[in-house]
Amino acid sequence: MVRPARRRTVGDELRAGRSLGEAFEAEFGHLAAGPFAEDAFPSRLHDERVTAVLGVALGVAFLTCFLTGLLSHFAQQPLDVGFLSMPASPAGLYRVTQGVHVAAGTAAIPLLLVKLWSVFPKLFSWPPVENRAQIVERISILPLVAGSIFQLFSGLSNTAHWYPWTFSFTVTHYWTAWIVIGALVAHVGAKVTITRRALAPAARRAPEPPGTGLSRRGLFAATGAAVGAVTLTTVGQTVRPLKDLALLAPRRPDQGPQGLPVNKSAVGARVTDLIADPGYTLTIDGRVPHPVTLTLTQLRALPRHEADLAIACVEGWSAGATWRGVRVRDLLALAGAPDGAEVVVHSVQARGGYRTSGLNAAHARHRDTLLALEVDGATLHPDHGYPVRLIAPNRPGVQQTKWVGRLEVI
Ligand SMILES: Nc1nc2c(c(=O)[nH]1)N[C@H]1C(S)=C(S)[C@@H](COP(=O)(O)O)O[C@H]1N2
Ligand SMILES: [Mo]
Repeated sequence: MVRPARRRTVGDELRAGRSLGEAFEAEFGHLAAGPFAEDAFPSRLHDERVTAVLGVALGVAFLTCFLTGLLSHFAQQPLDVGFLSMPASPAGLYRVTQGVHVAAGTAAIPLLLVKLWSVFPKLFSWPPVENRAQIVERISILPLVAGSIFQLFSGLSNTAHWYPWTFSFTVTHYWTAWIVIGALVAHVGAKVTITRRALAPAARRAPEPPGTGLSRRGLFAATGAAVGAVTLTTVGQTVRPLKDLALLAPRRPDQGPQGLPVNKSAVGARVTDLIADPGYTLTIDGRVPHPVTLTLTQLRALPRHEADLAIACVEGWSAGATWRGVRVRDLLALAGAPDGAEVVVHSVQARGGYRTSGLNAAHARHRDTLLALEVDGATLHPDHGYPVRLIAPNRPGVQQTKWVGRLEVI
């Protein structure tokens, strides 16, 4: 009687000096059917060049999101953070960078979906790894894919005010960005050779891959159309001329009291009684020689200035308006605050986020940094911060504190 020979294991093969790929083939080769079969993914578009082109587009979108996101992160630090502090001009810079951040992230959603589809069969490639270096490369895909999906999903749901989680969006989105960008750098390093080859002029001139169905060119056109569609139907939230196309945008820049959107209403912030109080005052105190408290009548009697400034929410919408009010620097001078003072602006709102904001030295002394009493020629609506709100150039909407009751010099 003949005993069947024991099947050789991966270990046996490796000891016999075979490569990892060959060793896998020897032990598990019989599994190379079903999802691992050569023809399990018949589309001709699971193709190197498709993946490379989408990869470059996605890389550009991610890098754009990362850089504009870093800028937004530092702009949201309340006070001076050295050379990373947000300057007060150009006034519209943040409006542009944050508009680009959200638009690039939105455009990346269809790009990522098509890219993941193009490489999906690789999960079932046979043998699963060819050599040891590839094990590391394959494992590094996990944080890249998971992190990318998380960033795009959490960003999108933030713009829609939908928070199906309990962690802090800003903190998590910021730190995950570092994970994704780190994994992306490693990924680009691993793929640079194959990408170069796939993008070389010779590859561009090469005929379409054999087979029927959608062509490469057709796939690029369809993906481009999807990117164009999501961009055109959302970017109107910040680009006024396109506002009527902004069907998918959570906010319209011209809808809300006084033709401006509102994130937190006076009712939502529970300030209606406080702001209707005839005894409402504004205090300028902290590290000043003579703290001042002004009644509304006194505040309204001070010289007013006008500035055209936008509310540019981190969520990607923005809206410009003409604001009139008292310069913060004039108020600081009343209390004798020193040059270069930094200020914490406090709302009378007692609960909720965004009740305070910081003015770094550049913002505090800028001529257009106002405690606004009016917008577009009318007294502020309660939802826009009546009786008085902060409005300053080049900063995120979260820093434009409404219902201001105190300027604290620090
Ligand atoms: N006190 C207070 N100020 C606030 C907020 C808030 O919730 N409370 N929200 C901020 C955010 S996130 C934005 S985008 C702007 C929006 O200003 P608007 O409602 O006048 O458009 O107000 C900012 N000021
Ligand atoms: Mo905001």
